[in-house]
Amino acid sequence: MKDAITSLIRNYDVAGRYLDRNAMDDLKAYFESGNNRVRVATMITANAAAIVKTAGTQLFEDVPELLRPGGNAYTTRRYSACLRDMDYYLRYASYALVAADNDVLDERVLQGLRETYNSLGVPIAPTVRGIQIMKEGIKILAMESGIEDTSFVDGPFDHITRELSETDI
Ligand SMILES: CCC1=C(C)/C(=C/C2=NC(=C\c3[nH]c(/C=C4\NC(=O)[C@H](C)[C@H]4CC)c(C)c3CCC(=O)O)/C(CCC(=O)O)=C2C)NC1=O
Repeated sequence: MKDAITSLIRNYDVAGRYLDRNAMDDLKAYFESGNNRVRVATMITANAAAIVKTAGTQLFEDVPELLRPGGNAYTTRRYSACLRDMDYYLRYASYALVAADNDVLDERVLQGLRETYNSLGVPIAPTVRGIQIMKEGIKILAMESGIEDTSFVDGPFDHITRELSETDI
């Protein structure tokens, strides 16, 4: 599992090079955004249950067929599995936000996931929609707490979206 710093050091070590201007700029950007990354992760931790619940409600309002007979989230077992998946995405996204690196998502969440989803008939498009709804909710919380540039929040959520859908968003 990597974070922004170990990734950077690994790249320079492989090339046998001292950290140069570009490396210093990357490090500076990492440390400058670090405080806000921790603030957002703290917000996610404190509001995780509510974020998942609200995003789930929104998703099922947008795509009501999911909950109807024949829908993939029909029956309480599958409904719970769906919300549990959203909770996984949120928790791992909070790790990736702090690490400023998506490696933890590749390693712990995304490996084999598309195949699992395909074999169980879990539809990707609404899953991605649920992930994006959570992202937008967190960005609003971040803005309300005074963080002006919330673009760093996009990274992990868009990474999961891209990897799951394997299409550009
Ligand atoms: C930590 C990494 C990790 C992830 C990501 C993960 C996902 C994951 N989601 C699953 C199922 C599932 N996932 C969903 C999700 C949904 N259905 C919908 O209609 C919605 C669009 C969506 C919610 C947004 C559902 C309903 C199932 C159960 C499908 C079934 O058993 O028929 C399964 C199959 C095994 C199981 O049911 O537990 C896995 C492995 N497991 C993991 O360990």
